[in-house]
Amino acid sequence: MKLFRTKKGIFLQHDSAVYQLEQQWDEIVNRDGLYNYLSGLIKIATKFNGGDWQHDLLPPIANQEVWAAGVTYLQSRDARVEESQTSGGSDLYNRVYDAERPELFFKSTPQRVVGHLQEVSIRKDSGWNVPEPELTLFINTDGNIQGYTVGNDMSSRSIEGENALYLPQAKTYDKSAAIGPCLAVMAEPISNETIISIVIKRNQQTVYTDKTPLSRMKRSLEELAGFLFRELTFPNGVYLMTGTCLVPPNDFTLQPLDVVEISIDGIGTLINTIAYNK
Ligand code: DO4
Ligand code: MG
Repeated sequence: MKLFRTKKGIFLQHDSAVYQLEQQWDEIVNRDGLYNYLSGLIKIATKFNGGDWQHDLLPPIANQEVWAAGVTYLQSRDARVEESQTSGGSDLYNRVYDAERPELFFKSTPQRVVGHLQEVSIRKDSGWNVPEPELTLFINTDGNIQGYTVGNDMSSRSIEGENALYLPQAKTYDKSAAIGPCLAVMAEPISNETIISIVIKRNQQTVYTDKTPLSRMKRSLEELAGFLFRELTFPNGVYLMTGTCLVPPNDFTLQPLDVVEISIDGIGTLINTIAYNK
């Protein structure tokens, strides 16, 4: 089942039925057994028949931070090794790919996050910018994965490649994180065969497309969540982007008005247009 945040409130979609929920976002999502809780709500809730509820979608987030894992796929490691050759940072990426401890970094406060059909930004001081399509976990206060969304970890490869210590500037700026369109809550953990795909369009033409199964990820989702929760508490739960496998060729950089479409089986498609921040 899928939870949507909209300007009209919170909606739960299950099969072809839609229900409007009265509770606040944090209260709904931050619990163990979220799937069973929502199944129970459906039994007592009345179906929504009030028209176009999906029109004004907001990102599926209220008071959650967004964190991200990096270099969880071979393709990401190889791209970073290449981009940081002249800065001398290549070895860092080889080491972190093989290390027991994963790379985890702070990505965004909720206020800086955008949702489906909203604009994501590229930095004006960066000449090489890419989207990063990532399965994104919702993890509750107790550290248990309760749901999934589609994430875009917008990144400046020129800033990151200049010096690995610039990572926070390459990754964290206004509208650099997109999640949505919904929080998918599943009866079973997401399958390793799940496909993540991306299409980037410029003037309605596809300029880059690729896809990967989740099984190419080197680490398990529980392992990433476990490290995140080692010495951090999240009173409202947290989102964790799990790293990218899909890296456009080195001569590709995003331009304003490009449209990025990221799809993950069983969750949906997150579409964002590229812009500079005002
Ligand atoms: O180490 C740099 C960031 C890696 C990342 O964001 C990714 O692999 O997805
Ligand atoms: Mg990433």
